[in-house]
Amino acid sequence: MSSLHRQCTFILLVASQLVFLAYYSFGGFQSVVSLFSWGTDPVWDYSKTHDVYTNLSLIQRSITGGKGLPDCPEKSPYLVGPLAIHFERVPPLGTIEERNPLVQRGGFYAPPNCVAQHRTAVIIPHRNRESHLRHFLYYLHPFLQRQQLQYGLYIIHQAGNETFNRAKLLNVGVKEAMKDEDWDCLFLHDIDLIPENDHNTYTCDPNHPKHVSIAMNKFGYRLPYNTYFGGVSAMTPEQYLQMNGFPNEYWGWGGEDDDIASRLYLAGMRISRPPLSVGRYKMIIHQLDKGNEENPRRFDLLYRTRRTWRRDGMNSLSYTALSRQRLPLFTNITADIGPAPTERARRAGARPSGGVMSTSGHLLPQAGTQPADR
Ligand code: BGN
Repeated sequence: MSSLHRQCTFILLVASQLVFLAYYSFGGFQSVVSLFSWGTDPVWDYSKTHDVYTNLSLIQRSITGGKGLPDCPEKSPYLVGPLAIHFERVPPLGTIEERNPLVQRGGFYAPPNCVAQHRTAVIIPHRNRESHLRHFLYYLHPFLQRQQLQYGLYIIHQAGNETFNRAKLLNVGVKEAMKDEDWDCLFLHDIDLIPENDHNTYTCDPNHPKHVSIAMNKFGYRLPYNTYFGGVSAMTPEQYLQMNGFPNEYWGWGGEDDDIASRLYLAGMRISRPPLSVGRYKMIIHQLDKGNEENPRRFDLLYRTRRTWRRDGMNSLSYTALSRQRLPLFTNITADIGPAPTERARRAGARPSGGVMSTSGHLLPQAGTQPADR
């Protein structure tokens, strides 16, 4: 055998040994396969679901109390995967309270047996959806407790019956929630969406805003389009401020989520997402709400986002907090966010002199809504 030949054989032998060693140290076939398939979805069997209250009693029994608690592990040991979700019967508030004895007044919770590694505020815009609210509380409280998070639930109620403004209510919620606690993650959550898998952890991606409700039953468990950012999203307070929060000028249904997606790109970030098989949500079926009709201005507003995002958002937010109640299962904030421009104009037409009053009697218009801006 020539010396060149011998050298090649030796190199091949060493290389195959190294591959063999790597194979075992990475955990065998499964792991080697996963090395080449990162980015693919974990497989979940949604025909085998668990009750959403599974394992909660274990958490209650391990109360040690006092100081010296260990940090909660990176991955909670209580997670079960796919959850059984049904909307046939609306659970009474009393039942939900009984089943969540560790939730503190105001809808706050911290694990009793370890120090939470994440502090998440869940912010939910709301008006006239009492049955949805009860479903939401019934499912979200045990879901979040099993994830060993410190969390708080904020229901942000729009006062009056005028046109709904989801994005502005979310701005209000963020502002109000940050007065309570140094939350490190903000979950911006529609009330009619219930997560189907508790491995969908309600924590933030430190690098980018996260769109979480990527697979809803109403869209056949797929993203309806690439930049879709509606339903449930999560961002750190820093990411939220980097994009100047959300727009205040989308009154009625549609477009505000697309605006949010645009502004996060304009602010130099991009959308992060969990795997499709984890970011699954069931929507509570309902009609389009009265007072939340399609917003005919949304196309025009979206066209201008590039020009408006720096001045319309958290830095121009104006509202009046009418009440702040610490209820047993959530903090209820009612805010007067003023009327939509069309309602303002209608009222101005009916009034002989300029100024426009909101339902609570404060003077409008607000920053960023003057015709010259548009
Ligand atoms: C889109 C809406 C979103 C909504 C999704 C899903 C608009 C703006 C059109 C330029 N966007 O069409 O707001 O979340 O559908 O229903 O209407």
